[in-house]
Amino acid sequence: MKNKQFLCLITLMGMMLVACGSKSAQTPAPNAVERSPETLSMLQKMKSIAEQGSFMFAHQDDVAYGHAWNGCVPDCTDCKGRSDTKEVCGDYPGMIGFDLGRLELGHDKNLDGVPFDLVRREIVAQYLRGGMVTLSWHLDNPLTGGDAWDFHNPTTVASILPGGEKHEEFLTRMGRVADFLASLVTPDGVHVPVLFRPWHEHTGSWFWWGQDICTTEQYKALWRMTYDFMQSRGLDNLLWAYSPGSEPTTLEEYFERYPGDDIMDVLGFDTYQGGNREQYLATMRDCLALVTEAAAAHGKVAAITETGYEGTPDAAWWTGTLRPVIGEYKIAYVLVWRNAWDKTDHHYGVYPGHESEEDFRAFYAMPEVLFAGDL
Ligand code: BMA
Repeated sequence: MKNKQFLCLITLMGMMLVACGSKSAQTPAPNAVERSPETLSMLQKMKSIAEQGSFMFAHQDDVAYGHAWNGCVPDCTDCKGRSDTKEVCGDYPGMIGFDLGRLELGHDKNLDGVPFDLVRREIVAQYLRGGMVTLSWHLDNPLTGGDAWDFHNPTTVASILPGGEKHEEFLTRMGRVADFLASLVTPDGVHVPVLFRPWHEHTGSWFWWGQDICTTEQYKALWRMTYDFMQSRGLDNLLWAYSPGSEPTTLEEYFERYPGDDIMDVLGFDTYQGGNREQYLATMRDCLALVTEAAAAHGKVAAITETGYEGTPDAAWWTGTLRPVIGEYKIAYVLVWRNAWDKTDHHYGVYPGHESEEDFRAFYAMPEVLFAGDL
């Protein structure tokens, strides 16, 4: 717990601003769904966090499994509530990410073997402890049946847009996602707000919705179709994030495939550290400058929607690289990718016994780095 009262005050002031703010700017488009007070409050909280110079620590799949445990198997009786982050610093991340890939197929587990019942349970738990949730979607290729990385057929996006041979089927698939999003409800009946981040890293060409695999117009239409569909289902608990990779170097490039201010709430970017620290620092600085400028110009919230250093082979990475490079940039959160339980070297967070454990505790102790207990 840190600066908790301050945050509450800021959030309250922000909510009052939203409530009294210019009605015309808030006027919904025809058929638009009014977002719930909880959803608007989540957005306002993210804005406040960024404006006051703090940011949330976020971790993908934090409570589903960790480096040395797997909460996704039925016999893991002591796994409920486990978190590598909490085991190191005593608190859960301010934001937790989950992935919806294969929910659209009606599967009961996602592409990494995480049961959607567990995802639902943990989304509600994270909300009840005061934290936030973001959802990515590594969905299989709807035309070829391959995975999200099957980008070889350039007609894939066209095939699911209106008029395409897979359009109707894709509506059914989106329907399954909508049903799941609608099922995120607390025991008291509150519809839990989430930040949805589909169609990510589209400025690269490794997913079937990537830069060289579809046209600008098709990509924008993909977003519009997704957004309109969720609107038509009456979902009032969604915020939306735009998260290209590190490819754009100008605002023009950043917004080249941007579907519009009426859809988006968060503007982010994904980039990872490879071997070269200097290169990572330079890329991060460029992306942070770009994204915070973009967010300020469009009245949106900036964030680092994915980052990390696989294996984190640097004992001082958290306070020596990540924290300094964020500097004074105003972002709501920084998300590091998952700690896979079944791939020894595939981890981006921390866990007990990791060489950066001590440094992570120093990162946690920084008053501006927010965890669930700080929100
Ligand atoms: C990637 C890797 C994969 C995983 C995918 C979706 O970056 O972590 O192992 O399947 O994300 O979570």
